[in-house]
Amino acid sequence: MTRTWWKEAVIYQIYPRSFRDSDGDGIGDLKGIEEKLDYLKELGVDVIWLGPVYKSPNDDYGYDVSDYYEIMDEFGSMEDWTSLCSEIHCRGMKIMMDIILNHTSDEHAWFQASKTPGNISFRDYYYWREGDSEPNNWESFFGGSAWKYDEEARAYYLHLFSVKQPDLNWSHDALRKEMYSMMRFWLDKGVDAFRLDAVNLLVKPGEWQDGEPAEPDHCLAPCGHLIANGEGIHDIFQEMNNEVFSRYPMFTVAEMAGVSAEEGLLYTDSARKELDSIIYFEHMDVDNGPGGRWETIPFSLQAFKQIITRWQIKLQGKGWIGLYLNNHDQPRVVSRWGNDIRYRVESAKMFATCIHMLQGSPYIYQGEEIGMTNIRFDSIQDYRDVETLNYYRIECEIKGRSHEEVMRDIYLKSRDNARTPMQWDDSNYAGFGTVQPWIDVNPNYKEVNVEKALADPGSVLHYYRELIRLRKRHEVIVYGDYSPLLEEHSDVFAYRRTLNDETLFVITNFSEKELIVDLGEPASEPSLLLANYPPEEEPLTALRLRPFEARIYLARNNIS
Ligand code: TEU
Repeated sequence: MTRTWWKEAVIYQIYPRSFRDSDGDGIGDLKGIEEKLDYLKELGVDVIWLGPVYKSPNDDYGYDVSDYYEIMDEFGSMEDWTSLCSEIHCRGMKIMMDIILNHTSDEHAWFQASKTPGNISFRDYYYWREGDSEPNNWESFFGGSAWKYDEEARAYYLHLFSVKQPDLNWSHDALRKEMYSMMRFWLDKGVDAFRLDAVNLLVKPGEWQDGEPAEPDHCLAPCGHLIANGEGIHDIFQEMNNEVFSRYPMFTVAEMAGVSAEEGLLYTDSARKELDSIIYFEHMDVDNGPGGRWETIPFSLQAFKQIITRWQIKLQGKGWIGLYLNNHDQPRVVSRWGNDIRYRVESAKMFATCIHMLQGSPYIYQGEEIGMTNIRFDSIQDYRDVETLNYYRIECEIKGRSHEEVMRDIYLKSRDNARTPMQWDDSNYAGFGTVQPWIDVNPNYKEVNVEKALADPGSVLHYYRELIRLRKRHEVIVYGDYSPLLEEHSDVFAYRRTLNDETLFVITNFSEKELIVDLGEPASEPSLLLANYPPEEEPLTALRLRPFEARIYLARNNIS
């Protein structure tokens, strides 16, 4: 397998709005991020992924870009960005920018120009359809129709996300050229990596046929499978690679919902020269009911393990993935599949172990490293996310469901669970800033915060540092082959990684039960590298696992 710096890297995701407010306006900013770079360096991460910082009216908090060449006012200036970029580089870290290619804001100059029916230069930048009714039955990911009528344009436009995020038309040559030069602009400024937002949606089917109301691919809106991975999408990535990526010493990670491992391999197979790695959704969708992500069904470890194993084996030696259980779109995993009260620390460490030891590049989402948890606001007024607010409105006001019932769904799945301010210390507003933040702080900040975690050697934070250190020390963690162990076990996820004469054993208990498991006899005595409970001396044939216990062993097989 080809060895590269980004395969060895650990990536830390910052949601800038909620990381650190340096200027007292209640909103996180670039200077605030700069203040915390030493913390990130000490954590040991290699790459900092900045959520979108471009000019934006913030309907979807930066994922609706109105100018790709300017910084959002609340976050600071281009000088602040340049300073942040060089401070990141000074510390030997790299910077990844979130690039939004599928849509812009409706306030972008291109969209405004495209409204004029006769504007030949810009009309085709978006999907405008004239007529008396919506062109088809597609629904937006954020609820409601994916089409909106515009009086001035005298036509409907397509928006797969919010009404303020019109989809761009990637079959239009001029638009593609614009986007490639925008990407080069940022790379020329010193950016080292791109996270490409929702990019398997770039190609829309030529015919605008209706979607089936009940589609099996329930991780997507009812038009999802018609759109995801559309015909011709690989040509676009090959062109993008040729025009942009191949010209810089950079790496790409593509965020793609509704992608199978087979498709994931096509996107990331290095021989095909498209994308370097992918963030897929399949494992995060295991608790989606038939009605979609808001309908939560119990977590099935077996289903989860099958998905992870399928991806690990399919891409081995050819493609690459981003490893994650948390991000700004997902509820906090400690609350979702762990126990955020009795076993908060144990389960946070267990999930981290499970993810960091797989093949791929691990992503840490801000606050994950201190075991931050979900939020429960009583009133919908306290929520900020467009998807959550649309869901509440549609379910309560249109479908007539009760407030209590809808809030239960929101407590489980709202994206705001992950977007509350970063908890730095136990002072007012958790040290995020000096005034009331744009979204409330989680009330557990006196217990869960960075300052406390730094002072406690048994904290989740110190455990993350250890995991990262192990990765730098043992190549088997990055490059070793994966094979599953105890595949039929319903509570334990265990696997082996092998490289040359080294074998790594990873054992994680996803339950609150005490269990005894038999991993079989390894070739030689393994040594315990890390565990989230005080070490116990037992053979691998009879391991006693406590609630959410995680262990990592290394064995050396002497070949001579
Ligand atoms: O998310 C893309 C995506 O697939 C979403 O539908 C995701 O599944 C959803 O947010 C889960 O509820 C990206 C960004 O990560 C997200 O924050 C943006 O809102 C979205 O694109 C539009 O840019």
